[in-house]
Amino acid sequence: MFKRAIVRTPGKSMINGLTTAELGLPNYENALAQHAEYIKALKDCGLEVLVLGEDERYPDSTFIEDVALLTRDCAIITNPGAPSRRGETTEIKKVLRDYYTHIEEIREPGTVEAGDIMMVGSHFYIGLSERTNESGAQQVIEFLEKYGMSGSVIRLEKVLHLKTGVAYLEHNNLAAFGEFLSKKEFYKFHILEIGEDESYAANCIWVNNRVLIPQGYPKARETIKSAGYMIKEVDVSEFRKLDGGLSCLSLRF
Ligand code: CIR
Repeated sequence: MFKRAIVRTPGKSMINGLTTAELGLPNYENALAQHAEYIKALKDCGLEVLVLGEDERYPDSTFIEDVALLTRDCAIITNPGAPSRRGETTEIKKVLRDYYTHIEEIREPGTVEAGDIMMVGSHFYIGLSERTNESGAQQVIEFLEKYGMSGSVIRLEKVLHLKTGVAYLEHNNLAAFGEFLSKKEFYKFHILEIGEDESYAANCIWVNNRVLIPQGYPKARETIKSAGYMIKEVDVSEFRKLDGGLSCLSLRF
């Protein structure tokens, strides 16, 4: 179960965020409203939510998931593979000192964005992507092992981050689409297949026995609901324009 979440309000500079989506520029006012609804959804799941102020220096800083991996025993500050996102880690490190005694940091030449890391109990799957490299992944594994946890790597083919395409929903259930349907590392899970036409909904999050899914993906909603979950839909369409999804918008711990 999670107790807390940390989010960061998007800044106006979000329109300069990195993207491959070709969905147009986000509308800032709509993004703020959607962000507020997202916070409310997390609170409805019983989380205490720390809301950090906007940081205009970093257009992608609302995607706070990428800058730290929070585990039961340690926090690992990442080193984002996207150069424009590197500075985001300084601020989060200060914030996490209030919550963690043990804080580790990924060092060059390692790069990691925690959107590439999926927690399954005390094991962590780490996607090797354009943002997370071998050195970064090995550093994460060493830190995990130091605290009695474990990690393994998964090579990504198409998606930006591992959790762009796959989400562990506890109870051995894995929502997945595309390249993740056939990864042998995931054969042991019960796969909830998300169709290509609704692939954005594979970025969903389990929060204390509910599953938050993006609004507007009815087939994915039914698939996940039929696995026995209470579903809460949240509209994050403005963040989709920047390749971001539900998981990217918070650190949950
Ligand atoms: C980026 O390209 O870094 C941001 N525009 C989107 C980050 C999305 N984060 C995630 O999937 N964990």
